[in-house]
Amino acid sequence: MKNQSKHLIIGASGQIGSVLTAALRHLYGASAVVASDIKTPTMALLDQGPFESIDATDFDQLLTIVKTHKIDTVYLMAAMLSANAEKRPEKAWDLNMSSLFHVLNLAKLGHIKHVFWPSSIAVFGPSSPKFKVPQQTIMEPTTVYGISKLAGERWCDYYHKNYGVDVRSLRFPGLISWQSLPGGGTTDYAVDIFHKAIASETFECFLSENTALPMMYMDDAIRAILELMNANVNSIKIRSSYNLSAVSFTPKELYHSIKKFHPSFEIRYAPDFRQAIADSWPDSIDDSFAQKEWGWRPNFDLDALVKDMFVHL
Ligand code: AKB
Repeated sequence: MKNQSKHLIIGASGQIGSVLTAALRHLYGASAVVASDIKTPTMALLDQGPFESIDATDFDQLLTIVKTHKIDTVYLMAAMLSANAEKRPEKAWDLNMSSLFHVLNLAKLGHIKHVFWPSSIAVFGPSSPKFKVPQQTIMEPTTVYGISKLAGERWCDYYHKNYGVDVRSLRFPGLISWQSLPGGGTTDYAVDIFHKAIASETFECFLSENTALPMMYMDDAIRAILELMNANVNSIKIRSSYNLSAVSFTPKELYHSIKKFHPSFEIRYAPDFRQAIADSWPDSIDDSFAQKEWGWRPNFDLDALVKDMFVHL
């Protein structure tokens, strides 16, 4: 990314968007990074730099903001996540797909130069391999969110091949952060559990104890976005979305790691509808393409991320 680039984050109040906004402002300066969201921003977000109220499903609003601020790079972080999307399938499809089309079309029409769009491990389904799922494999997602992410990936690849759009994407696992809370996902338990441990309350986990899922610490996720966006264009061979991996654990393993810091912490398991979503996803991911093509390496394993969460929370 060039130093004079102007960045727009759509969904800047969300779990990734808020941390990404702060990281980009730290790197490029507050005035080079415009935060935007449909939600009312926190005072912290407002104080840090420019903010625009935006409905990501409205192309004209997006175009006006891009032109007003002379934006060249858009990070489209607005989406409805897996658990919420099952409750409102059509709304989720509309938000997740129309926002992506608008941003890809802004690039196709030459209003912006670069796009980052997050995909997810939700693109995989029950017929995909469970362990170390490869970059290319059977993909039959059974959730609305997963279907929207898989369709989105195909459109990203299409816009790159047919219109030369520089769109880059990562298939994120569940993300664990102290700076922000997730909302409406199946991996949210892995953040909520820390807040219960600190409040000395028993944690009721909505997944069963042995449900392994791919996860990642937010520091690694933000670094992955920055490294991908700054990678040489010739090294980015995959324009759908890259598999990305850091760590894989079950609720029971996370609980035991947290117990090292809070020995009296208690957990109870009460699986709900999110169990079926988690069961449809892989346990672990093979991210060798990301490693080979743009040098991806995670820094945080389970114990390191648990320790860092307690340092900051
Ligand atoms: C979710 O749980 O829906 C997300 C994801 C894995 O994409 N965190």
